[in-house]
Amino acid sequence: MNMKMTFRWYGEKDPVSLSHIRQIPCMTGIVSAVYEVPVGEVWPMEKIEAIKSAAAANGLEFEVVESVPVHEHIKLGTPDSSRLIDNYCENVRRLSKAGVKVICYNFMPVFDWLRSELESQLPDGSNALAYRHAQVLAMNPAESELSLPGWDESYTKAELKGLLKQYEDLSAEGLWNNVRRFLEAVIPVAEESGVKMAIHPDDPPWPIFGLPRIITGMENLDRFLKLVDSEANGLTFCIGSLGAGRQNDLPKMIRTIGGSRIHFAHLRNIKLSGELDFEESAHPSACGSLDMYEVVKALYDSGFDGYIRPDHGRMIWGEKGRYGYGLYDRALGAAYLTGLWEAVSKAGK
Ligand code: DNO
Repeated sequence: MNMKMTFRWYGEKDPVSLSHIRQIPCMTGIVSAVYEVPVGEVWPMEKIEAIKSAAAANGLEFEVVESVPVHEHIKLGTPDSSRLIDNYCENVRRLSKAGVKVICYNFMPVFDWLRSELESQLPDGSNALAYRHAQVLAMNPAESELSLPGWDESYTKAELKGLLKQYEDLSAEGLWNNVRRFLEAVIPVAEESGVKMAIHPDDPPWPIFGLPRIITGMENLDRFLKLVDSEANGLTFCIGSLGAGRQNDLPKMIRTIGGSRIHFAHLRNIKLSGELDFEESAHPSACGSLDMYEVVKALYDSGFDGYIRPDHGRMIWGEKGRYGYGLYDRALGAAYLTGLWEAVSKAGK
């Protein structure tokens, strides 16, 4: 039983190169996606194959996609969602043909992960992302200039406003209904194709801007996994996201859910600074509020044999790049996590 250590790569435009990623000790593969195709459309096979060959040329695998984004109309359940779900299924088939084993996605309305500060200064001279609820309450989502890696930026301001308006009529139960429809169509295709679907929890795990968020804690994860009770319907266990919710006891959740439904783990640390406030920190337990050892041990004990990636890093040593996705601090995180896994697995024998 083992895990595979992976690293997120944003494609040819990523300032972090594959030749650098391969030098991180014990790195087995990249986590990436086709970025140039509009959300909802089918990914050309040659673009998928191009990522695979670029990775292979650097001795890396490409077995995890993050993300195949879910079109807003699927989340809203509008009439064209059937066509969009068919396209999604076709992407699952195509990715499986290229050797992809896990697909990460999320079901957060309009905005993916959210932070209020992109360069929060830390005492050691580095900077990190932070979420302060009072600042978020003061933001106007339709006007904000904020942009985070992974967000779909293809909407004009007017389209964004229209979209937010459409969501006014969608309750959390409506969103549950639409995620169920999505799973009922996609999971059988994933099963046939040998692909595991791994939903990413909502980050932060509470509603923002009046939009519902449902992938937030143990009770809802349990409800989600039961919507379609199949191993192909699993989770990306992102501890920085779930861990921002103080009620979430991460090691206990991992043990309750079990390794067979967790296909991908995003491991990073955060420092909780207020009821709904947190800063991102370096990965080690001593640097934040989460006990990384207990998380890794729970994964190991529950038979997890999926993919792990270090998650957001601080910007250190003067590095500039995509917020959360520089090379240096994530590489330190990967080395730390590899060490934790070795310690836990040797002690477990
Ligand atoms: C943020 C990421 C998320 C994640 C998506 C998955 O850093 O973890 O953007 O990729 O929510 O669809």
